[in-house]
Amino acid sequence: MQKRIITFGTFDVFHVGHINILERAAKLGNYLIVGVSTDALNYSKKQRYPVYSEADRMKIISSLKCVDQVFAEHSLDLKREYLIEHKADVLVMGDDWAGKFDCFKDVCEVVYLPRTPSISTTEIIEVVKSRPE
Ligand code: C2G
Repeated sequence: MQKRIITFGTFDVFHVGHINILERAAKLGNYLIVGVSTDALNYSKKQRYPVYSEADRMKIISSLKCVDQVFAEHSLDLKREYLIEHKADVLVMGDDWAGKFDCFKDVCEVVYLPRTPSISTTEIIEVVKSRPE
């Protein structure tokens, strides 16, 4: 039987923390669906656009062996609709989101996986910026 896993993220400046969570999420089932947040959603949340465009971020995620399907996440408020539309059995997120999606436990199982320590897109941007010419 198919067990459908869904996860969401920006996945900007793709790094090992991203692949770790996607690989671990994929192992919880046999079909992994990833909602990639749009540039507009990021701008509305953080007042800045991601470094990589949504088209590039979606292309990178689609190319991964562990990923079966990718779609654009246009709004944080549509999570319930996305879970239903994609027939998700399990929602997986990093534990920086712990507890935040428990309200969807009536739709599917909700699992938070530990984040990979010491790496983030923000930190990579800071390191690159602070490098001497
Ligand atoms: N992540 C991780 N370890 C890191 C960095 C990120 O496990 N060192 C995980 C996050 O916990 C998240 C996923 O990678 O589950 C994507 O992270 P982000 O791109 O930062 O996603 P975010 O901006 O939190 O967007 O609807 C929810 C949003 O779309 C989530």
